[in-house]
Order: sequence, then C-alpha cells, then structure tokens
Amino acid sequence: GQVINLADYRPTDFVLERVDLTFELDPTETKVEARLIFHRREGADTTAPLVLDGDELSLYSLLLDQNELPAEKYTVTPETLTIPDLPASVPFEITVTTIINPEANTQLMGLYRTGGIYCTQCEAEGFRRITYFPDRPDVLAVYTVNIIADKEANPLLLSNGNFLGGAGYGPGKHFAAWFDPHPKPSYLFALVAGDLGVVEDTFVTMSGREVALKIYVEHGKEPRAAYAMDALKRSMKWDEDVFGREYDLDIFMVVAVSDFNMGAMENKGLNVFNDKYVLADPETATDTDYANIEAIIAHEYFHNWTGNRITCRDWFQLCLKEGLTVFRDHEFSADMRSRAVRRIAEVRHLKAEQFPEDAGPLAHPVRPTKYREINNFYTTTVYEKGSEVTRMIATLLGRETFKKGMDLYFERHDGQAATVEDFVTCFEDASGRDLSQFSLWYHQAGTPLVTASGSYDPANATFTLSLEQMVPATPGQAAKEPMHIPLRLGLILDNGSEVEPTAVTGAELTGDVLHLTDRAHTVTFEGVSSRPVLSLNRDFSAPINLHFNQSPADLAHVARHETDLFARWQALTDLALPNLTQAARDAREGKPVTCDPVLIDALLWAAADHNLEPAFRAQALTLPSEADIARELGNNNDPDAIHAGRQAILTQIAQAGVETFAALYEAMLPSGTFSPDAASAGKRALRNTALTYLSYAENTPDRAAAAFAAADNMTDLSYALTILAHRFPEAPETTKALADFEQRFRDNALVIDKWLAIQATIPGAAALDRVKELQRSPLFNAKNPNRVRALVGTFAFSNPTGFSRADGAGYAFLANEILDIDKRNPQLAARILTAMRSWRLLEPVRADLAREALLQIERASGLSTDVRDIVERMLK
Ligand code: B3K
Ligand code: ZN
Repeated sequence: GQVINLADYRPTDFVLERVDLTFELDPTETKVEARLIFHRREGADTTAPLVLDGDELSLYSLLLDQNELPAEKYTVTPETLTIPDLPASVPFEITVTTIINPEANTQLMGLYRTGGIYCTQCEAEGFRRITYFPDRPDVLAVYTVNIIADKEANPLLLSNGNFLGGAGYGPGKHFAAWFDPHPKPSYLFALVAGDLGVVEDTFVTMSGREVALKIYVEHGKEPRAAYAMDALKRSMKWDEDVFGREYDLDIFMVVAVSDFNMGAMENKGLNVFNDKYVLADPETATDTDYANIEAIIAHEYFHNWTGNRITCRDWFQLCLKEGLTVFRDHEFSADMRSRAVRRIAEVRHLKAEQFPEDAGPLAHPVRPTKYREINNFYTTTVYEKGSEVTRMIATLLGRETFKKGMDLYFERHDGQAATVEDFVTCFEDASGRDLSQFSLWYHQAGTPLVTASGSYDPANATFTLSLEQMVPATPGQAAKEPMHIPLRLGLILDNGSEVEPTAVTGAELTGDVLHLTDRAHTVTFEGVSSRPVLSLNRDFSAPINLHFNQSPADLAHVARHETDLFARWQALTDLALPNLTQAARDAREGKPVTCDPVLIDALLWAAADHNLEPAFRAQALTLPSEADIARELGNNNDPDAIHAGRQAILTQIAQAGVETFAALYEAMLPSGTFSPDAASAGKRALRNTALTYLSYAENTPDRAAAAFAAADNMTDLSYALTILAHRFPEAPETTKALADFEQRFRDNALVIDKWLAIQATIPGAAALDRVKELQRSPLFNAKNPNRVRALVGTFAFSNPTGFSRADGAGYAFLANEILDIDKRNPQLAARILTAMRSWRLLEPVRADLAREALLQIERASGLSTDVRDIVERMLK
C-alpha cells in the first residue's frame, strides 16, 4: 500500500502487441495460459527488464518463445514477475501459466464464482489476479480468448468481441473462442461461463449493420429482463442521435450476476451487471429501480465510446471516462423522462453524497494526483462532480460548440489512452476559448462557496449584484485560486416576466450565464424598470454552495414564477431549510417548533398546481433530508434534534394541507394496467407523498395499512410498508405487514433487500437491535454484497438517529462489521466505512465515540489497504 503519484507516470518500456488467453475452467483450479507478444518500445532502455503485475498469483510455468525459462532467468513473487535480458529490438513471446481458485475468491476481483457461474471483474486492477500482466490502462492490445470447460455445467462460454467458433473438447468438455478486434486495456477483459437463460433482440445501427443483443439472466428470470433490453435499444439509438456514436461489434451482451461489488461493468461487448440493475417487473421493482436500470444500462453502453474506444492513460484520469459517461447518462435520462425532475434527482444525490465528501476528510480533486488504493477513488467526486464539470463546459460554451468539442475528442483520440488535458484541449480548440482557469475544477477539491447580495436602485433603474467566491481548504490543499464559475440567472419582475437588461457591467454575461472569474464581482444590470427578484444558479449550473439572503417572500416568488422548473424546486428548498434548521435548534432546547406559513403556502400552492407535472410536485413536497439539515447546520450536530424538528415541521405542513393531500391521494391513482413510464411513475410518487403527509395529519397507521393491502405494484407496496415501519414501528399493522412481505418475497433476494433496508432505517435507537436480529435471519447472507449493503450499509448511511445513537453503540457495531467484512471483501468494507466520513460534524460526545470506533479499526491487525487508506484519512 504505498502512494502512487501522477507525477511519476511514464510509459512502459515494452509494447504489448497481442494477447492469446486459454482458460481451462475449474471451480478451484483454473489453469490460465497467457501468450503475450511484446516488443521493446522505440527509444526505451535496452537493458530494462520486463516487469509484470500479479496479485496473490502463483506461477505454474513460464516460456520465452516457446522454450521453458529456467528459474534463474526470472524472479517471481505473488505480486510481480520480472524477466531481464529480453531482446532489444525483435518481438518476443512470453507464455505465462497460472493456476487460480475462483471458488476461494471472496474479494470478487479477478475470476470468481457466483451462483454457480464463472465471472470476472477486472477494473481497476483485477486482471493481475488472473495472470501476470502489464495491468495498466495505457497498455492496449488485441485479445483472443479460448475457454475450455465442462459442457454440462457450462453450456455458455462468453468473452469479449465476436464469437469465432466452438466445438467439443474431449470427454464431457467443450471450448469456445472469441476475438476482440478492438485494442483494449486489461481492465475491460471479461469472461463468463455457466448455465444461464437469455433474452435476445437485435439492433440495426445507423449505417445499417445488425447487432445481436443478448441479456443473460438466471433461468426463469427472463421476463424480468425485458425492460433492460428496451433500455439498451433506446440507449443505442440515443447515442447515435445525440453524440453520433455507433456500436462497433456484431454482438452486445449483458450478464446479470447476484454477487457484485458495484452496479455494473462496461467490459468490451460483454457488460457484467449486478442483477439489481437488470431485473424488473411491476411485482418486484419500484419506479426508482426502473429508472436506475435505464440509467445504468445506458451508462455502461455509453462507455463503449467514452471509456473503451477512448480510455484513460492512467487511473488518475478516471473522471475522463466516468464523469463524462455520467454526464451522458444524465442527458439520456433527461431526454427519456422529465428533464427538470431528473435534474432535481441528480442535485439531491450530488448534495447528499458528493458535497459531504468534498467537505470532509476524504475530499480529493476530480482529477487526483496521488492515491494509495485506486478502488477508493471510484467516488461521487470523480463520478458526479466529474459529470458536473463536463456539464459546466457545455454551459460555458453552449450546446453547439460543446458538440463540436466532443466530435473533435472522438476523432482525435479514438483508439487512445487519453488524459483530462487532452479532453479539455478539444474544447479549447473547438471554441477558441482559454479553459485554463476553468480546469481548476479538475484540480481543486472542495465545494466553492458563493456569497451573493443584491440591491435595486429605482432612480437609475439598475440592479447591482455583489458576488464573492471562496473555495474551502481541503486535505493537502490549503490555499485555493478563484474558479471560473458559470452562474445561470434570471431577474424576475412582480408580474412573473423576466427582465432583459439593456447592459451588464462587472462580469461577462453570455445568454443567462454569468461568468464569475474573480474572487469578487460587482455586477450591474441596467434598464431594470422595477425591483426584480433574483433567481440564481438556475438548473444548478455550478456545483456550489450559495449563500444568498433572500426573503421568504422573494423565494416564494421564484417558486411560483421561474420558467426554470429546477429553480422553482431550489427556491422551495431554500425556503424550507431555515425552517428546518431552526426547528432542530428549537427541538434541542426543548422549545416549541413552528413552521413559517410562507413555506406552507408555497408548498400547498405547488401541490395543487395542476399545470405542474405530478413528479415535479412530489419533489417539491419532499423536504430536505435530515442529512441535508445537518449539512446546513454545519457542525455540533445532534441527529435526534434534527429528526424531532423535521418531524414537527412535517406534521404542521400535513395538518395545514390535509384536504389537499387527501384530494391528491384520490386523484393520483394511475388508471389502467401498470406502466413504468415516467408520467405514471410521477403520479405514484405524488400519491405516495400525499400518503406520507396524511400519515402525519391523521397519525394512525390505518391509511397506510389499507394502501399496503391494496397495492398492485412494488412502488406502492414498499412505500406503504415504509410509512408503516417508520411512522408506526410498534403498531400491530406494521408487524403484520412486515411478516406478510417477508412471506411473500422470501424467494426473491432483491425484494428482501428492500425489506432489510426499510427496517434498517426505522428511526430511533432501537434500530441497532433490529439490524442485529435481521443479521441472524436466514434471508440475510453476510457474503453477498447486495444483502450487506441493504442492511449494514443502509443503516450506517441512511439512519442518522439509529446509527448515531447517543451511546455510540451504532459506531461500535459498524467497526466490528467493517473488520469482519474486510477479511472477505476489502472493497465492500472500505465503501461502507465511508458512511462515517462526516463524523467530525457531530456534537462532541458522539464525535468522541465515533473517533473511538475509528481508532478500533485503525488498531486492528491485518487490515486491507482499502480500509487502512480510508480509516487513516478519516482520522487525519
Ligand atoms: N467502471 C465500473 C466501475 C469499476 C469499479 C472498480 N472498483 C462501472 C462504471 O462506472 O460504469
Ligand atoms: Zn462508469
């Protein structure tokens, strides 16, 4: 676990020309033969040895140009194979044979077994667990893969590229050969073998080529893959229409597996998915599941161009493929659904996950310069902030010029392993604009804080806006430079119309985008005939914290009149937050909590506005979360007071709006048979939001229990169960509903995950004992990442009052769990541990208890590099 520095990057001494792999699959002794053809790079040191990466490997044999290499001619450890004295100028062939044990691979990196299936995960550094190899993304080669396996157990033998052929291979065995003509880095290698069902379709590309589409799932689950297939075809079409990108193989395959460390993996032509992001039907999937499947199918497919055809030079450039591909999947979802509602969901997610990361001990730049464990850098900063940075380039340059820059990027770097600088240069060349200051977004960590104040001068008909920016200090970066911040804005008049200023001084304005480039700007808008209300950071044009002391009346005006729907939602949030923080303070001091009637009016007005789509209204009515309130309070947080204050506010809104909510609950029943489309999902969301408020107004479990009984789809069913469990945990109706749900879905692990997560997030100190009891349930499985995330992960990430209970027992529990999980699966352990990243913002007693738990982890022996890296950074 030593530190890797970007500054130390240099190309390899050897160029890998071809890779020829043969797998003889066996559950515990798989033999892997890798024939690698290299030549020394021109200009490279002619005496440099070839150094190949390994991870827990054992070498079976080693040949040079088909001759066995005597032991004294090389050195080998589980982590490296070093071969000196290789030819200076002619190509040579190294044949490495290793024996690996897929069954014993609990890390789920490299080749492993899940549900009787062989499958691989190689990003970032998993290929080195299969064979000794130059396992880095700038080594691109053409692969041929031969798979030999028992025929009955493994009728299906898959790898990247196009199928070459197959045949019998001795008694009871068969083989298949695959060839991938596109040079690729080892992290995109994949192999799948086993017995699976398949859903098939075809797609005709824009140049008229027919592509076979196959989604492999467990036998019997084929009908649940139909939505994923539909999403795949829409993704392929969209990438042609919007980015001009066509698919480039004869076949595109998706395989769903039940043990997977993350969402999915974009292996060339053979994506491997967590089955959670493939399988859906109305009985078992919520509207959120459908939206996630659509987004992740698209994301992995879009990687074919942004990630695979153009890959990363080194792992510091991870945002080059991830930030860009998240941006592309966001745009896709916006086009498939409601753009404003998708934007609200994106911003909620960014603020809930990335903002705390950027404000805490794990903060790092979108393009980091050092790491100890690359697996710990698949973060919301690299992904979601990386996407926001790409979005800002589009905002700054305008859509047309952005498109030109993207076209240039695809043209210039196709087939290459590129850098962030290469990417940015394409936009500079396409626009003629200098993006060097803008590039600070890649290099400076921390969420910029922009402070704004405005004043209107009726005599001169001018509006003056003062803006200041500050980027907070983050680990390793004390002082920051001012950033180039694109701030979209609107000046809204009393009648709701927008001002077109006759002149603007003090900052560049292009369209409605104000360019902040200095620490402070005083911007004057001329020709403003009456006092305007300002709407700032429309569409969340910049991922910043904004301090703008706007009156509740002005916020309500924006919430009612903005043409940008996202900004309306943002105004409602800004109106709610001070109420919620004050409520937390009052609750902490035992004072009565009161909700500003302006907020109640604005919410009820939005709730009842039939011109607004239901999905938007549901978002408008969903108050900032307890975590949002904690972030707004900043430090010295008491989760119990935050919870109590928020509950009191919800109750007051519910009581004031009981008639509105009752009417909505009746009106929003979607008609006809279930459809997962966005409009129907929006109706369900609004109906269930109304149901939540009614549970506060009526304060009985009756209505939720009736909804539970009547539900004909998983969205309504799980929503009703959540209300019962979270609002009335002790009610007999709740006990019965939980038992019914368990009985009905005990054979469907993905649905049982919902049951686990709902119970893990019941507010209050009793949650911990429930979680411990659920761990003993036969439906729980500590070895399956989805189960662990649903129970332990959800508890730590999403149950502030339960996890942060005052006696610290939640933290002590998590410390034990992390140490236990770490023995099997370090990546999963390190990920769940990040739930404690904001521990310093807790009130002092809890913060001390949290530190104790972290110290307990840090002191443990045999920690993985993954967990050690996270815990040490969190304690620094
Ligand atoms: N590229 C993969 C993530 C791999 C994570 C490795 N620890 C999935 C994705 O972002 O599409
Ligand atoms: Zn990705």
